[in-house]
Amino acid sequence: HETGLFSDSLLSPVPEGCSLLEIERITQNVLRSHLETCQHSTEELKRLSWTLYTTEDTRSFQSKSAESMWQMCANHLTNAIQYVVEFAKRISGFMDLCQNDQIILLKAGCLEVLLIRMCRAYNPTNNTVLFDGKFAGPQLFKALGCDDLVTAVFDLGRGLCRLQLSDEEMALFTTVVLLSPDRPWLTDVMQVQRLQEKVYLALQHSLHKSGATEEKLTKMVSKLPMMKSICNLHIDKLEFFRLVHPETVHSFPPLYREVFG
Ligand code: CLR
Repeated sequence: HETGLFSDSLLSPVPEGCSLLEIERITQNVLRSHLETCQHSTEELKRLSWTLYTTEDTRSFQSKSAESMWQMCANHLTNAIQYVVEFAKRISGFMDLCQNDQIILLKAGCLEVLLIRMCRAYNPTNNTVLFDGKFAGPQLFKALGCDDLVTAVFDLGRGLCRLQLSDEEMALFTTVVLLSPDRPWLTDVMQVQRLQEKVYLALQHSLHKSGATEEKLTKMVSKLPMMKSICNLHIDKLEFFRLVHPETVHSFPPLYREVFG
């Protein structure tokens, strides 16, 4: 290959000055960080996928108040965000960014990372996702009053699942998303861009190694607009909910309010 990226020599440089050795190091670091912080192992999820909410359970969730259902979802999302923060901290290069940029990248990207991670906890055979220890269908979240948002989340889960991402691909993809240099108010755009480029090369390399087609990467990237619109929809829904129930939003976890408020 012209770039040398796919040659057998470990030290062949690519134009960007990123050797295969460095790409391999990045891949290992990112994969380890992902596995250490992904909340549920693949085996655990496989085992749990048998535990579904009954129709009765689902009905009792549906008859909860919007406030208590929002509170519950906000708590679960916040818990999951804490793992994403830990993931970012373990990515070499991320901690070299100034604190301002670390915060900007995490605030802007953590929900997108979660949405990608969600496909591990999503079961396409019955359209359910892990929620509070069992698998739940979209109708369970009716009390939130956000059917369009919930449907969009489940549709994305299905779409991402179809790509059959390995943990390595997921780890690299979430890192590329996290290191988006186009987030507003970044101090050192170039530093983020250089980091992202390396991880993107590592993702391309990983796909190439496993014999995946260029189309897989195209399909992954094509999910980004959908993720962005889900994030915006979530902000809109929260804003509206806050208008009606300001005191409930006030009791949401501080991290949740900091990221989305
Ligand atoms: C995503 C992958 C994480 C673990 C995790 C925690 C919370 C889950 C989330 C996953 C998937 C989406 C989820 C969320 C809690 C509520 C939310 C089920 C599995 C649903 C779609 C409702 C969102 C409603 C908003 C209005 C808050 O590793």
